[in-house]
Amino acid sequence: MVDVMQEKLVPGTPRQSGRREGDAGGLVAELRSVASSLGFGRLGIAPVARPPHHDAFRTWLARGLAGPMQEWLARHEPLRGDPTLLLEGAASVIMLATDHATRGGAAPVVEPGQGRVARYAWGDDYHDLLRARANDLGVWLERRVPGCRTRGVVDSAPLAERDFAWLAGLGWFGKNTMLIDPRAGSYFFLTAILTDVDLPADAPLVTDHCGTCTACLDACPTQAFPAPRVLDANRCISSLTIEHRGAVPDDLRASVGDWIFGCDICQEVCPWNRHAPGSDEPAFQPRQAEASLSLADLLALDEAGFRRRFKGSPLLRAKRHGLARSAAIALGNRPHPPAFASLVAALDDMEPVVREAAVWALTRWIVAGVMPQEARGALAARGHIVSSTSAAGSRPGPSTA
Ligand code: B12
Ligand code: SF4
Ligand code: SF4
Repeated sequence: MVDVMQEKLVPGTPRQSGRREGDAGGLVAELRSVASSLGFGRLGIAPVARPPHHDAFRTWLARGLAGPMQEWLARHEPLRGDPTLLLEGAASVIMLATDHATRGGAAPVVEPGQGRVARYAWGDDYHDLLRARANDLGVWLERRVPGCRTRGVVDSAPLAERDFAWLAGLGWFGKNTMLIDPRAGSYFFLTAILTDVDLPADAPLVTDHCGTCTACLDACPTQAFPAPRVLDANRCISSLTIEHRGAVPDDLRASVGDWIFGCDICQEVCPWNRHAPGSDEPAFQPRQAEASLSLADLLALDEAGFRRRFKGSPLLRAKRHGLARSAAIALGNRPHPPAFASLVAALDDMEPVVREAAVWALTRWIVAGVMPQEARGALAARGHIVSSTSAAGSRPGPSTA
């Protein structure tokens, strides 16, 4: 293990160690070429080390900022601090970036009655695609350097992917915590390959290209950044719509807007994404209408229908009740009369979290004066009495756009 905070990193200089030296015969050039032919956009190499921001990660956990991932991330914290526990004898981490924004940086238009999905989830599940490519690259390396070992990681092991990508020179840490490439913005996935081959490390990008900009911090609708480069996952829409299974906290519902899976706001406002390269990767193209999904259709799905509709998609992760809950909240924030019947049907959903979100949404319709008699009637039929004062005093009114 190398402590990179102590070691001075010199670009392209192999570190001295007793491990398998890997650059004889232009191995890195070949590696780049094979990675590119497999569809990876950029490649950088980091030394295996304690992640340079591991203490910041521990502090983040200790402050309870990991939200629904708290228990999982805390349990694996020791492994994350020492990548050799993931691959014995690991000497290098090959970090790969894959652009995924199929329509560049511009925010898509989402019509009333539709829900907004983060770009990364428009196509097929990236884990499957990138894991297969990482395996192919690992197999190639094992053939090229006989006897060496590799382990591919795409969110599949406790590895500080952004830290190693930063070390590998693939970007700098934006104030929105995204790793940003000055040439390509932040709409990319990371993949890692741990190996016991000792490859020459690239130089980290030490310049902070954010400067005095605070656009992402200002634009976050749930104020999820207690400080630059620190994200509170308890408040982040991405975490609330993807990982969180229970009711969305009352004080955050209005700010979730029409996002139903993930959130891209702190990237959409980033000037470095204005010219984000579009991806023509077939697997990342919107599968059906994923960029904006019909909220009524989502509420109508039963378990089997949900699994059929989203087989192979990242949206499967939210589970049917998570997605239906988010659809109801989006309709509460942006009432849409044609979706009224679906929202009423959701009052009888088998999952309490969906029923509760539907009650909240229809109460918002009453506040906004959208089908108030009908909404009041549907709620009263199920024992929910909404007086004018309790509805009006509950929270700020929704947008009726
Ligand atoms: C947990 C997780 C989440 C959580 C928490 C995100 C977060 N910012 O911490 C939630 C569910 C909210 C989330 C959301 C998203 N995620 Co996510 N997520 C992860 C995961 C699994 C772990 C990240 C983690 O450990 N976070 C804890 C923080 C503390 O660690 P960190 O992100 O590494 O951040 C470091 C820096 O902040 C650093 N640091 C650098 N400078 C400074 C300065 C100071 C002062 C401090 C204090 C710290 C600091 O310290 C931290 C510790 O290493 C990674 C995959 C992986 N294994 O790494 C993907 C990953 C980070 N996610 C990714 C993506 C795409 C997203 C979303 C864009 C999806 C979406 N559109 O909804 C959003 C983006 C939200 C955002 N602004 O970050 C990509 C990011 C690619 C990139 N270009 O950076 C990753 C790498 C997955 C992948 N394989 O591609 N995610
Ligand atoms: S993803 Fe959305 S909610 Fe999360 S920090 Fe960025 S802007 Fe805020
Ligand atoms: S919006 Fe501004 S502050 Fe935020 S990450 Fe981009 S450049 Fe940095």
